[in-house]
Amino acid sequence: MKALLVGLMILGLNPLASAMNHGSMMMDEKGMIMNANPDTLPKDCIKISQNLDITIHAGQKNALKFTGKMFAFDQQEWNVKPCAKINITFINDDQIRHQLMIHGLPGYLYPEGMFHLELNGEGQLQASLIMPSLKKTYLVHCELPQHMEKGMKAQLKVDGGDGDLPSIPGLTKPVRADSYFVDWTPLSLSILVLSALLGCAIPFFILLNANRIKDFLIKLFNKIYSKNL
Ligand SMILES: [Cu+2]
Repeated sequence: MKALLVGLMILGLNPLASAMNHGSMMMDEKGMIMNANPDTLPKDCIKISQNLDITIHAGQKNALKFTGKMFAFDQQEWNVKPCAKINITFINDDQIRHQLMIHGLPGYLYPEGMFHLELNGEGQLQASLIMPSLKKTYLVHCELPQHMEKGMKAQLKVDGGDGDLPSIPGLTKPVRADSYFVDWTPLSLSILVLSALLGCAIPFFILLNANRIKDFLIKLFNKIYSKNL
C-alpha cells in the first residue's frame, strides 16, 4: 500500500491532496476559487488603500425578507475605496451549490474580467482581490440557473460607484416589472359586477328590513327553544 501511494505521488496523482491548482484556479471537492489576486496591484493603483475583511453569506434564509425571492446574499451592497484589497470569506449556508461572482474587473488581471468563488454545499472559502481605482459599480451574483433571477444579486461599489444596477433585492427596481395578465371573459366579468352590486345592496336590504328580520329571528329562536323543552 505504501509503495502504491509513493508511486502515485511520483506520478503527480497524490490521492491525499485532491485539490487541483491551475494557476488562477483552485478546485477541490468542496468548491472552487478562480482568479484570486491577493498581491498584484491594478495598473492604476500605486498602493493598496484599504485592507478590508468581508464575510458574505449565501442562502435561502436571506431571501425570506424579500417577497417572491428564493435565494439571496446576506447583504446586497458593499462600498469600498479605490484600490482596496478585499479579503472575502464566502459562506454557503445551503445544502446546494452557490457562487459569488464579481464581474467587470480588468481583464489583464482577472481573466474574463471575473472573480469567482463557488461552494458545492454548506461550507466556506476565503480569497482576496484588489479593486482598481475606477469609480464603478460591479455586479455580484450567483450564476447558477435562475439563482440571480430568484434574488442572488448584489452590487459592489468602488468610490461610490457609477450608479445602481437594476433588480437588486430590497434596493432597486427591475428594468421591467412583472405584470400578471388577467384573462377576463364575459362570464368572469359578469360575476365580478354581480358580486359588487350584491355587496352594495345587501347592507341596504338589512337596514330597510331590520324590524322584519328581527321578528323572523325571534320566531325562529322561539320555535327552536320550544322544541327543545
Ligand atoms: Cu446560487
